[in-house]
Amino acid sequence: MKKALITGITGQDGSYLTEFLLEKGYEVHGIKRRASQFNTQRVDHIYEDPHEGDVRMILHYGDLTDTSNLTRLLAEIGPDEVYNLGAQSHVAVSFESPEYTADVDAIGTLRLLEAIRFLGREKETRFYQASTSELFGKVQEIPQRETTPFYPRSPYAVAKLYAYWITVNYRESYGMYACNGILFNHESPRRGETFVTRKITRGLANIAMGLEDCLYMGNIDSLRDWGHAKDYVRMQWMMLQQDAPEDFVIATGKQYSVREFIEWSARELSIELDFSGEGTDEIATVKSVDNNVAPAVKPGQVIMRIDPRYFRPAEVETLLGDPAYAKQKLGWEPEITAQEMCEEMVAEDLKHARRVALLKEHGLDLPVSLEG
Ligand code: NDP
Ligand code: GDR
Repeated sequence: MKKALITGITGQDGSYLTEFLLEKGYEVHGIKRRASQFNTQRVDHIYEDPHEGDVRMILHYGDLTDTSNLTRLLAEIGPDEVYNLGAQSHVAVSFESPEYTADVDAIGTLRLLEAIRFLGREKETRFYQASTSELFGKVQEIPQRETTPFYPRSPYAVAKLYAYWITVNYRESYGMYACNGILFNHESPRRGETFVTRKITRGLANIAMGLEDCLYMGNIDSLRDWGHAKDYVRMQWMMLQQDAPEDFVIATGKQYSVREFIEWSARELSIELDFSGEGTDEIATVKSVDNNVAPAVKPGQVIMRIDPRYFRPAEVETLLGDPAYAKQKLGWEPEITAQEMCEEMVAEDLKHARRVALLKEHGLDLPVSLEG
């Protein structure tokens, strides 16, 4: 039975990758951080009780800032594959916590690679690094491919640039099977609530049910190449099954604006929007609505405003990936479109919002935040 170790197992990708690897027959080990509250919601449905014996999914406490912990876990588990998905992954937050972001995202990657080397497991352990389209930042070429020059635009992206190159360096220096997946944005109903797609689907679902009044957004002109996390974790595994390690761009090759994503999400809730005004004065007003789907929304209601608080000190305005090499070399193609993904996300968030609204109606006034 193959063994995998996943850092970031409690995150969006970690949860989908765990499901995927369990299905493939792997024993899956994951590193979770100690927190003052439960933080394993995304993997609770696949967690196996160690008291019941014969478990194939095992969680360990740890942290990418803790060298001895990482080294011990690698020695004890002896994984065939390491997926380094753990990161302070929020671009805007990285401007607030640049040093911590560098410690986790850049040096954390080095710690893992160095632990594999220190333990003499260079030939036994294959290593996947969660690299990112943010490396392209201020884009030098459209679309972006494996050979496009990098120009990072945030402390997050600069930290990930170090992680990218240290992965390449350990491959070239020590003959390690180590590779980078340069993944463009990928989302799902399990996406963190403060990333733009989930903020929109969750916010609009809450507005539809009268739990919130208005969505406050940053730069809605921003263009992204959005895929579904389920498609992208499949590719992470494929990258580690080749004869020789290589780096790949993973994207859909299609690009949309944040404004378009707002329009699609609203439409899923039977709300037609009218965008007016410019810059920080831009608003979205309800043109028409089906109150069977969105009972709390009224025509003429302003449900989106711009709040400059969400602007970033340096923005990545446009990202569009070219997945041709992944297609040619690995036969990988995304199966879920951005619109289908949006539909799934809105449906899930609406289900939650309806539940909270129902509880509220019966005097059980739970904070929306508790309902994810
Ligand atoms: P999430 O933010 O959902 O998950 C990040 C994971 O990293 C969580 O499990 C988190 O733990 C963990 N983590 C954070 N800090 C530490 C730390 N100090 N030590 C150990 N673990 C830590 O990210 P995604 O699942 O979306 O992304 C996975 C990886 O892919 C990340 O590295 C991200 O930067 C990268 N990436 C993501 C893309 C995307 O569009 N989703 C695109 C390209 C790259 P906890 O749950 O406790 O917070
Ligand atoms: P990104 O994702 O920065 O691309 O990083 P995010 O969803 O945070 O932002 C996408 C774009 O939307 C704009 N935007 C807003 N973003 C947020 N979060 N909140 C807002 O209110 C808002 N309004 C507009 C942003 O300015 C940006 O242009 C994600 C992360 O998953 C990284 O870890 C990963 O490496 C990259 O995707 C690829």
